[in-house]
Amino acid sequence: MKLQIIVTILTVIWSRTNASITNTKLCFGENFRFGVATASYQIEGGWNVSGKGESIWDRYTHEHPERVFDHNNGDVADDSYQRYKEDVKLLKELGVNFYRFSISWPRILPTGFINDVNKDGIRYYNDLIDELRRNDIEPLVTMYHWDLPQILQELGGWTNPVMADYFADYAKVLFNEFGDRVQFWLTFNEPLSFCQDGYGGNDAPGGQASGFEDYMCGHNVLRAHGKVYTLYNKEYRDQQQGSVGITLDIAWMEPITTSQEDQDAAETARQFTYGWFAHPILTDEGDYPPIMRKRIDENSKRQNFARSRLPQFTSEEIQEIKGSFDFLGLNHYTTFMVSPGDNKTSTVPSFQNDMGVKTSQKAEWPKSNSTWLKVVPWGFRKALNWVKNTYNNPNILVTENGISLHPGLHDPKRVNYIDGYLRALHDAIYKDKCRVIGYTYWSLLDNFEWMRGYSERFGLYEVDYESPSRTRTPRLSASYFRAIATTGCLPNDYINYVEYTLTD
Ligand code: GBH
Repeated sequence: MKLQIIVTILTVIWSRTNASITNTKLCFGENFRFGVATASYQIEGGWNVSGKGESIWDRYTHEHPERVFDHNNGDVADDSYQRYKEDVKLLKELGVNFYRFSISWPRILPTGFINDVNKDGIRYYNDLIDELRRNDIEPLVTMYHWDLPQILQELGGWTNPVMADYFADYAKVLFNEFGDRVQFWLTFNEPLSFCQDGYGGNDAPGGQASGFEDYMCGHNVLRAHGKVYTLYNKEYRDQQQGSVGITLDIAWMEPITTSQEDQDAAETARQFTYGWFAHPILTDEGDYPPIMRKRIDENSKRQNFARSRLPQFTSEEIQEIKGSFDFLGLNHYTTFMVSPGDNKTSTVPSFQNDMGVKTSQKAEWPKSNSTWLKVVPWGFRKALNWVKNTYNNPNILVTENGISLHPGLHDPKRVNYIDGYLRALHDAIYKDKCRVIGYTYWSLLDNFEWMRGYSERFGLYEVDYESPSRTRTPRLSASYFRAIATTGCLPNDYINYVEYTLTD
């Protein structure tokens, strides 16, 4: 008996030592969660069925097919409106703890307003949520992943201050209908993306008024977020006991050299891209980052505007927005090198000119199938540490991380990407003490990749867009991710990681 115990202890010690000498198996804690994500317009299809209203992405892709890389749209997409049960089967097969999906506002409220609640829309998400719960998969719901009701766009969309109230009305319907079974809510997905690319660039609605509309959009999104958080606290928290957060996209901004100028430029870039939304919500003082206020105020003055192009919050708004999170959702894909922009102060108002930096990526970084996405796992660790140090170590849920590749089932590069980024995440949690509660891979399956159509594939499952049934087939990465989700550990027997392995 005794001998047996000693032998067991020795074996454990031996195997531990041995493991650390050879290939250590990295494991995440018991409470760490793994999930995968999608978004309504990118997967659902059924764009005009069962009472759904038109969204800005329906309108934009129909009116401007030439602007989308493959001239395609999300009319059918992955047909998940019909096939959500298949999706849940895949989730079950993956063994994930949770599924992040988004609700289509115009499917719930075809007119955008609560005067007309679409029963079929409510039924669809009820069915999806119930199917998930039957399979022990936690729903994580994004209220807004870019598919604004077209009618509201006609009122100016997110540039109109009234949107904050209309968004809160919509959120109220969601809490009422689904809050008994949904414990995790995200108000917005990536305001930086949809304000900058949508109102200051080429994404729907195609505002192309950078330096004006993007700031108005950000302003009203922050106000809307604050209102929804207050609403949850006042009317739902006691009973529903859920958590409400927001998802921000954080690409790591690394100074191109160690010079002070480059370090300052990188910090300015961080404050303009994530501080824009994080500073008002996550800091003790609230409001926009001082550097953003300063630069945009100064540029506006120099450009002879009567007032700053960056709107002002009232002190009540600052108070309401400050601290309006239970956790921070963080999307991270890649890294940029940053240096100061050319010193000529541009007379042209724009977000880029206000930020005043140059960004680039290194030629030697492994490529994906998206021009902007290079494989740089160490940037993930740095980004997490920056958030920890800048915002007092908030609870973070990684709500997206992933890579696009060419179609095909054999995707060792995706396996490598996930492995590299999860190792960086492991270091951030266990060496640096960042508080990260879970990891979400983007995406469960290939989907409509916005302006890139179906040309960029992020899925663990491949979708056959030639087949009417949109057949889903697991890639190598699906079985790899399953091994992680079901054991909490990175398997060592999948692939030779040499290429992207992190160095401390
Ligand atoms: C995420 O955004 C989105 O949340 C998700 O819907 C999307 O499917 C996923 O990325 C993959 O793309 O074309 O050079 O102008 C990630 C942040 C911000 C990255 C906008 C791409 C456009 C770069 N995205 N950016 S470019």
